[in-house]
Amino acid sequence: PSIKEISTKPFDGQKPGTSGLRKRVKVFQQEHYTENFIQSIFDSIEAKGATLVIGGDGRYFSPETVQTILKIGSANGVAKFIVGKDAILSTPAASNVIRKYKAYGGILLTASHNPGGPDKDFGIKYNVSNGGPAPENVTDKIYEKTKTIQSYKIIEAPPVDLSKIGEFSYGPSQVSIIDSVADYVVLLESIFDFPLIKSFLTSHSNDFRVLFDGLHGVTGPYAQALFVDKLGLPKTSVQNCVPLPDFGGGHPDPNLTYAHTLVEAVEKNGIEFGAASDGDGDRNMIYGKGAFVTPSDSVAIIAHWADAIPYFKNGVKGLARSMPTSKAIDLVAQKKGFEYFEVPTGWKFFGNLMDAGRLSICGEESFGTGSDHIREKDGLWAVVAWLNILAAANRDSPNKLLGINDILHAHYETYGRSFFSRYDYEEVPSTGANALVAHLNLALDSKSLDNSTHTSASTGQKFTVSNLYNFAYTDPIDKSVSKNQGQVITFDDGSRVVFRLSGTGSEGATVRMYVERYVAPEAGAAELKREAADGLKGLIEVALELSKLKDFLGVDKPTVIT
Ligand code: VG1
Ligand code: CO
Repeated sequence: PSIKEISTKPFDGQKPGTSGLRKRVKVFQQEHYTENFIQSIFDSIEAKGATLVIGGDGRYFSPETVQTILKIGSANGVAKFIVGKDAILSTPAASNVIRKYKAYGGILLTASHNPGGPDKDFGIKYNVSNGGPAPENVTDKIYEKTKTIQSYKIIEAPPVDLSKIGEFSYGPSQVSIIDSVADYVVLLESIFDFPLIKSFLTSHSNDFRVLFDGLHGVTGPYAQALFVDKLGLPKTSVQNCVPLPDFGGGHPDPNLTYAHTLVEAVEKNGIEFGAASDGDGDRNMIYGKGAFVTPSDSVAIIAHWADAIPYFKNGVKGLARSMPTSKAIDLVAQKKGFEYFEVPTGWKFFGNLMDAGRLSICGEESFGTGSDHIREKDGLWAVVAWLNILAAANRDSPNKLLGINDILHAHYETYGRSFFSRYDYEEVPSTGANALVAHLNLALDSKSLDNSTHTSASTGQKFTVSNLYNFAYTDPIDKSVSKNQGQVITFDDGSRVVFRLSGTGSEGATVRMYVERYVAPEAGAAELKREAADGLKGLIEVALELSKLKDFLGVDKPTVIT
């Protein structure tokens, strides 16, 4: 078919954020809007003759966008497209497919945990050949192209049937529609001790029950294959596992607020091990009856128990976390003598370290956990990692069944506990958010807060500011520099408060406040077992007072607390 050149004009605001371009569906539906962004991707990469993967979380507007990518990609010389059946490939599965089939890159249609549907969010994200999100030099280039684009190229071809697995030619290109799940299951089976997990779950079918909630995101078919087909769990151990374009009207974010279907079912039925994932399958929450694992603790615990996981049998190369994530994982690295890193928010910053063979396990406080088996965070990987750890712990504890809380408290008794919480102020006016940032920058420049002591009115705790800085990161591998990654206030007892603007929202500004306070093992069991909200009360009061956050944002309470 002939290649047509269609003239267009640039749109404002096509700047990829923490994880791709995310906007309301209606924005993407404007004439030329999606086409412009996709052409800008092709203008920024060398995809001629290359293989490209297309996948996503199956949200509303995905099938249409796959057709758009095929038309524009083919006109731009892509030799072969590997597409997940029905436009579905979870983010971790897509990362795996890119790596396994040595593709040049991939385009993922997802807005992750943001709600979907005609009035909700859509997103487009470009991943590079290592399977990870494009680094900033690539996304910057794409953004520059969107500002000057004058035309895009398409081939004229009938739409492709995305529901049939198989390979066929499409204009000058080849298209291969693949099973969305199979490669990913093979991958996880090569990582974890499935026989051990299966025998543990089988022998404890009454006192260690599992419930996974897909929140109607992309993970449903993957969870079905892993938990029911491979591990032999009953069908009732998965729920909300049919992917829906609008996620059933829900907010597919695995935290205590949004994953209420999981929380309710776990509490009602006293389920020992529950878990949920987000819309695109890269996040996870571990939650059993009376037991919640904060993501910062989760990654530290997985790192501590790495020996139990066959994939790490040759040792752990290094550990890492994003800056706002609690320092629990640092303590594991120190104790075990591993190298460890603190990178800016966003999974793309882990990729170089993994490629250089210096990083094995890492995580973010935002329910993101993963390893160098791929280059994205991986929700189901984390869930199976926990099952593997529990199975191993119980193999060594024949007389007492160990659950989530036993693993958690043993960890605190060894390493101490980093109480951690995040307050999100979603979709607040940008002016207020910018004023808050300016206020903190002023204190930073004038050193007005340095050495000042602040007393919590309710707990009487005193916190003295030891440092205030703007987090910047120099990548140890390629030396690229990322500035203004969040404002950090540290206190002389080791506590820490971080302020950051979200880079994944689709409207207004979202301010995040992260608080962390460390308690050493010597404090004793009662102190270590406190509720996080309780252990952090004084620090949160001081953080709000110091930042004058409520005044700037004009709100009293955060929208979400995790
Ligand atoms: C948020 C999280 C960040 C995560 C990102 C993408 O970014 O804080 O840790 O990497 O979402 O996750 P931000 O800029 O809004 O704070 V996902 O599951 O949306 O791909
Ligand atoms: Co996600």
